[in-house]
Amino acid sequence: MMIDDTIAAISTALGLAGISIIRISGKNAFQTVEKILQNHKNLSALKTHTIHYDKIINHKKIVDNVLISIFKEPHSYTGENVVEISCHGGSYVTQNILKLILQNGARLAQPGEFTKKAFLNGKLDLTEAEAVIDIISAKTKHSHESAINQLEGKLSKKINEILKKIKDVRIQFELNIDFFEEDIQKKEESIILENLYQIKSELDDLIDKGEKGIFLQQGFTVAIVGEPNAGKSSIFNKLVENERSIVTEIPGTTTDYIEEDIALDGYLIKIFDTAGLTKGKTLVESIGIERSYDIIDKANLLLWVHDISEQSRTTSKGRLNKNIRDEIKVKNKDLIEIYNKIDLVSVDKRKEYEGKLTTNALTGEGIDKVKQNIVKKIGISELDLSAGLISNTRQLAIVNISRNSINKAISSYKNKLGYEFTAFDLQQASESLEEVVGKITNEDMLNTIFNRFCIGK
Ligand SMILES: Nc1nc2c(ncn2[C@@H]2O[C@H](COP(=O)(O)OP(=O)(O)OP(=O)(O)O)[C@@H](O)[C@H]2O)c(=O)[nH]1
Ligand SMILES: [Mg+2]
Repeated sequence: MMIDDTIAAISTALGLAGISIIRISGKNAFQTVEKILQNHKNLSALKTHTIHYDKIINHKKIVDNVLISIFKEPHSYTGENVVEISCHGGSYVTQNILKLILQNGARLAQPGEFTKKAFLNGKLDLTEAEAVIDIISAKTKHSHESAINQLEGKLSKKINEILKKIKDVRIQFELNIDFFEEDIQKKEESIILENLYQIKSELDDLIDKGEKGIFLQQGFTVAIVGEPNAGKSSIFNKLVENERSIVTEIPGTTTDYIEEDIALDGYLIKIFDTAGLTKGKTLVESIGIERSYDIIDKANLLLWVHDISEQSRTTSKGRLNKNIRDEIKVKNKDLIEIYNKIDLVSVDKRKEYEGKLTTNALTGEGIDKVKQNIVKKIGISELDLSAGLISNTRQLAIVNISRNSINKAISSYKNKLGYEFTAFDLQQASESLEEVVGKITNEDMLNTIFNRFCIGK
């Protein structure tokens, strides 16, 4: 990518709309737009952050009446000269104006290229740039809130604080080597170790909470599992408030899994209905059951549905249930057990289920409690949200590498492996953290990040 290029793209969604916005950024943004305006022939003479009425002209014909917003470098989103043309909505007019701009010296922007320029020009650091896409794709209150916090630099601030602490330890450490008196050296050594453990515990904390931060952006995956006919699809439909999944009295109705997104208490939940776990009789059933196990593997939480009706008690289901449960327990998954079809249990037998989560999926009785339990399992408090949270697997992976380096530094220091080993480990730890905020980057990494964006952002 040429940082000097002038780029252009439609920044609003295409389709029928009141207005559309075309954004142009780069050294020649003003000159490019001037060429197609009827009246304003010297945009750089105008004050920054002003809006001007004009007409777009093509071969002396009026294409549209527009408003031109002017942002002069460095006071713009990208840090470069930027023009935003607000034209009438609708794809024909908008595409035509974009075409004219491209004919007059700009090139079409790649996805996320405006934000990439903002990053390269130091307007945003990498976590803040990533927050931009998270804000655009936020589906729920909490994913939005955590993205806004990241855009405000909460995560960067935390990372920079840790970076400073690593640097301080390095300085202390280097000074300590010069001490010849053993007493002073011993004392200094214990302080250095204490500081290293402090850094490690801050990284631990970031990583522990990071998993939850990722849930906020990418959603918390919940799979409804259990035996055939237990009422999984009925519960799924109640949770997604839509008759999305087919329900019949025939065991084995659901053969392939079904996924829906819902918001619970401001959290994004990806909820899966799956095929009943049993020994598949047909090929289709067996493949469906295999897929259920795949979903179980990737789920953050399982809702295990039991059919507790009298009729189901008389079958051999109990034993089968236990076998499958043992199998899932091995996977060490977080589990909420749901006792369904409570309406088919006689009044005196209901006592057995006191204190358990019982439902009647036909009426929706107990579904609210299921929702509350799911939210409880996510376990992110309001307090955590305002702190700097890791929000994607890229950040989590790099912070993990940094923690490994700190662990190595602790052990090389404790074992007196030599100055250069510990210094090297500390250097590695810093470099990883610098990668999180983008002080150290490479083109591949940037492309992976910015390719997630839409064109025009
Ligand atoms: N009385 C009663 N019937 C229920 C309840 N929940 C589900 N059913 C009935 O049980 C049968 C099976 O329900 P489904 O929701 O299809 O069960 P499933 O677990 O998805 O079944 P498979 O997809 O075959 O594994 C249907 O006839 C439902 O109407 C309940 O709480 N009470
Ligand atoms: Mg089903």
